[in-house]
This record gives sequence, C-alpha cells and structure tokens, in this order.
Amino acid sequence: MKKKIMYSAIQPSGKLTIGNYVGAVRNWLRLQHEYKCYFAVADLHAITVRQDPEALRKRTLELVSLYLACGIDPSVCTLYIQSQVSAHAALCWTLNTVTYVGEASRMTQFKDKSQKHSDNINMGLMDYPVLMAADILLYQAQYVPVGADQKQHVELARDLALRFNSRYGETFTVPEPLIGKDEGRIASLQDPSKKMSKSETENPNASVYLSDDRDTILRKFKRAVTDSENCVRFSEEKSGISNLLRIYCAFKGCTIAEAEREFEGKGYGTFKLAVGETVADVLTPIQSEQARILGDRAYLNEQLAKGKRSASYAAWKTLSEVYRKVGFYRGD
Ligand code: ATP
Ligand code: LTN
Repeated sequence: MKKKIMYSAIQPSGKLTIGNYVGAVRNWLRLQHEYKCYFAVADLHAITVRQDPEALRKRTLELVSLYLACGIDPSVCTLYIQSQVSAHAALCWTLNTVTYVGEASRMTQFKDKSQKHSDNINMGLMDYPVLMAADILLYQAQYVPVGADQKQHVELARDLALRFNSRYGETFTVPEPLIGKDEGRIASLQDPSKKMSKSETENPNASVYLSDDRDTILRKFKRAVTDSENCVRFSEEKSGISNLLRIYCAFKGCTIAEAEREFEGKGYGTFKLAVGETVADVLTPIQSEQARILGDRAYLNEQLAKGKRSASYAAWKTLSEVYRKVGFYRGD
C-alpha cells in the first residue's frame, strides 16, 4: 500500500526552543516511519522578518544538523532546504491569485508579527501563509504535523486547496493539521500567556534553547514564573506551573497525573530542579551529536543534495499540473 504523505518545516529564524522540539521535531521522529515525509528548513519564510545574511546561512546548516541529530533519518524521508526548490515561490504566486487579501490579513500570526515588526510590515509577512500553503500542496501532503500556533495556517492551506480544486478541477490533496494534544503548546517561562518562541530575544530567560548547557537550563527553570500556592497541580489558573508540568511530562514521558503524584507535598524548588534535570538529560546527547554532524560538511552537503533532488522531482510534478490547469502554454 502507498504511504500517506506528510509535510512539515521550521524556519531558521533563531535557535530552536524546547517548544519547537516538543511541538514539532520530536513528533516527526515517530511519523517518519509511518508516512512518506518531507521535512524542510523554511528559509524563504525566515526572510519575512529582517535577517543577517551570514547568520541565516549558518543557522540553516545548524537546523539541518539538528534535525539529523534529533533522529530525522534521510534514508527514510526527504530533508531539504526550501529555497533550493524554486517551485515553492512559483506555486505561491499562483496561489496568491486565489487568496483574498481579507483572509490573509485576518491571520493571527500576521497581526502579531506586524505589531512586533511595525517598521517592516512587508508583503512577504502577509504572504507567509500562502507560501506555507504552497509548501504543503506541492507535495500533495495529507497531514501537516505542527504546533497549535500553526493550525490556522494549515486551515488556510485547506481552503486554498478546495478553492483551487473547485475552480480548476481536482489538483491538490486537501491537507489536515496533526497537532500533539496537551504538550503541543509550550509557553514562555517568563510570561505563560505567550508561546515560547525562538525569535523572542528580549528576555533571554523566557525560552529554553536546544543548545543551552545544563547550568543555563537549570537556571532558566529556577527563574520560571509560577504562583504563590507552592502546590504542584495542573490548573488553568496556574498557567506557570501547568506549563512546567507539561514540559516535564513531555520530556519524562509521563502523564500529568503521574507527575502531580510524584511532586505531592514537594515545593516548587524541588519541582523546578527536576524539570531542569529532565530536560538537560534529553538535550545533552542531542547537542554532542549535532556538533559531530556539523563538523562533517561533506556528509551534510551530500544529504542536502539528495533531499533537493527528491523534493524537486515531486514539486515539479505538481507545479506542471497547476500550470497546465490555469492555462499557461506548455509548448505542446
Ligand atoms: P518564530 O518565533 O520565529 O515565529 P517559532 O519559535 O514560532 O518561530 P516556527 O519556526 O514558527 O517557530 O515553528 C516551528 C514549529 O514549532 C511549528 O510546528 C510550530 O507550531 C512549533 N512550535 C513553535 N513554538 C512552539 C511552542 N511554543 N510550543 C509548541 N510548538 C511550537
Ligand atoms: N510557518 C511554519 C513553518 C513552515 C511550515 C511549512 C510548517 C513553513 N512551511 C509547511 C508546516 C508546513 C511554522 O511552523 N512557523
């Protein structure tokens, strides 16, 4: 039986956080064996906010090596850099013509980022979800594993696929988001009402990065915002502690109820230390593996060339079909 197709990507817009790990990469490890997977480094998306070119190039390779260090296996999936497959930008243009300005400007992320980067509200920022739809639709992906914050974008991709199909005839598979349940949304350690984000640089204690060393991890958890009850219990009103519980369970592989039992009668100090230790124990081996892979440039380039070939082949197949459907002359 043919495997179902799955697509996901992460922007090289900053150092990856444990939110990216739990909400995205870690889920991919399991999925790569069940589905035909495409995993990309979304560098075209990253330039919708200002980037330093050298830093972007460096972070792109770091992200590829991190994928590999986490366990993404290029012999079973396609791992590539988005800008190396020009069909993404080409399909994005075509999809722009079936996207309404109203629906693009209603996207939560667009509104958030316009506020955050008010000096640079460029067309790319608004077009971001259309490019994301192009990514997904090019590969005829059925499932898109993302964190909860990206659900709205995948829904737009669904709407665009349905609209294009009804206007031009069946062309695209209509994708669905795959969102990890509770652990799907890791909040900032300093403001639990906000998601933990890799481009948040104002407060360095808000995010735990996959590259943080053990001491830094322990220190950040120690400083995490909590409440004054001193009781480790999951509840809507206790957003700080609930977030730490979610992180603990995601890294320990236990349920919230089990964690609550484990820390019954214990104070926040003990709990925070345990969360930090648990996270550090998972991250340390990933960090050394990433350093090893990053040092082997020949291997990295070889894997990326292979990924580019495989992605380009699938993408051009869809793009040619789209070009034919919309009425572009194809030379025969
Ligand atoms: P930026 O801050 O640059 O917008 P980001 O940290 O939100 O970046 P993305 O590249 O937008 O990261 O997201 C990569 C993946 O990680 C997506 O699937 C996204 O849903 C997921 N993700 C990001 N932040 C979190 C989070 N705090 N909790 C769970 N999943 C997350
Ligand atoms: N916008 C996404 C990254 C991304 C993506 C995609 C995710 C770009 N293209 C296609 C899934 C499918 C994000 O996670 N912030």
